Amino acid sequence: MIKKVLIANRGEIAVRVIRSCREMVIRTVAVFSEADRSSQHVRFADEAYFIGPSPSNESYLVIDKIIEVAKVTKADAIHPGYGFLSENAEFSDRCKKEGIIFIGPSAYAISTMGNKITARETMINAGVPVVPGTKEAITDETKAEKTAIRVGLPVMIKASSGGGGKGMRMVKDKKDIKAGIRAAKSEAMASFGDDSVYIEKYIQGPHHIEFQILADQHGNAIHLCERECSVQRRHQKVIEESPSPFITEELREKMGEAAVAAALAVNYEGAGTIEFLVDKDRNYYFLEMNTRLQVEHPITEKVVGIDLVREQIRIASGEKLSHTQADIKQTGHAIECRIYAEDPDNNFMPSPGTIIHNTQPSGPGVRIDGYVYPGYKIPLFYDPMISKLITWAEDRPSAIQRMKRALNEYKITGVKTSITFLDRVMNNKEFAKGIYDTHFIDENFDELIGSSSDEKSEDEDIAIITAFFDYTEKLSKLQSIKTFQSNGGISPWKNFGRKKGVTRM
Ligand code: MV4
Repeated sequence: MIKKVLIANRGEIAVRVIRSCREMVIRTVAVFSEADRSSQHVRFADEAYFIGPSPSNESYLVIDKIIEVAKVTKADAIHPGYGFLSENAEFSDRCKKEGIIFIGPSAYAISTMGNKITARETMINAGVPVVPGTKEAITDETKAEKTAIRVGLPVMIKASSGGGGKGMRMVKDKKDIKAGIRAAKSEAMASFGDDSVYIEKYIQGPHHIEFQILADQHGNAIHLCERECSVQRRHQKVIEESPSPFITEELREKMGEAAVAAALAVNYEGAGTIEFLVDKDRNYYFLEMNTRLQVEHPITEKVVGIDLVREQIRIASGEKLSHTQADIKQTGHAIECRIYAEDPDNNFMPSPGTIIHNTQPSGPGVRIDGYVYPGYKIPLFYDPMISKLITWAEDRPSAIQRMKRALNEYKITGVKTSITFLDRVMNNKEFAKGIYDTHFIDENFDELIGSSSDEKSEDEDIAIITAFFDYTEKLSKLQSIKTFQSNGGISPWKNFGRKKGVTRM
């Protein structure tokens, strides 16, 4: 039975995990760096411990410090969130050795899936479709050249220790294959300290579609359907939605089975995600497995109706899955927009600074997973994501309409944000039709990125006016409190209509 969880993370995901813990009557321990002293997760948790200077490699990435706090606070378990140590096999192992439950998979599953070549081999052996290419790391350039020609150019040369778009390069012409391999190997060695690379046929105009997995310690695994994550910029997901507007019910069933087979092949435990590339003819190929809870998990929660953090904790405490595959149904449609402190009209340059005003949308079908507040200084040391705005409605057009309404309500001043860019996507005709792939932003760059100054200035004007009224409202409240206190703390409403000098009831 898990009674206390240490959250080895910060920002919105730390707040998110604390929320589920609170509902489960589990006590929480936050850890924080110098820059996060006044961050929301510190205030939200039952206990909070300083773990070091702001840079991640001196705080959130220091295993010894995290373990030490877990021991001092007698935490039964550690939730790693995403990023930081969430896919660190050594950390998973260390928790095990220290007798602390790691809310996530084994070191074996993390390392097998973290190495893209062993991941491919494991998938091939499990009968999961992978992109045609080399099965092992390239050791013989001539042999690799023959493979590239066999599968057909162009090909992608990828680093085994890469992932998320890092350490990959495309080769279009036969004469460039050997040089491409050499260049990819030296880049991989420089970036990851591991020069093993492999070849895959390049999939033209792919969709990035991923399946949520839950697997327990008793050999059960289910999928919770898919998320379409093709609206990406430089391999950074920007907008995700579920269900995917591209796949059919038949394809959903086949990919779901493949995702479950992938999880079982590595004795997976916990929440994980199988990423696929899907081409225009709806052929699907295993891309990567993420052995952590993803940023975009809320759209699955909204459509399938399951709290994934709650399920992670239940699985980690040894319980069987709460649901069978037959229980999993998609209801309605959900969209997530990631709100970043960056300037979409200045090449998405990070826009650190202090939040002055923060009016968040609400109402039917609107969820915000965030952590900022007026006066909060967004630190430069970490990812500049402010929040995730999620809308759910009975169908896709309504979810888009609701997202437009929510984005319009969302007013943040003090830093520039990606809100105007996200609104442009929601108003894009191709997006509205659900006809887009991973080249969407590049193919619609002029419409989505250029700045129309009046659009910006109007938004800012509205935000400033809203802030002004907010300020005057607070001021008048303050004045009424002062009046209230000056007449002995009796509410003016109690006195209204009564004879003078009435004493306190
Ligand atoms: C690919 C691909 C096409 N063919 N591999 C790998 C990491 C992931 N984030 C993107 N990856 C891709 N791998 C083959 N064999 C297309 C992508 C891809 C992508 C590539 C370039 C630019 C943007 C992209 C967005 C999603 C997927």
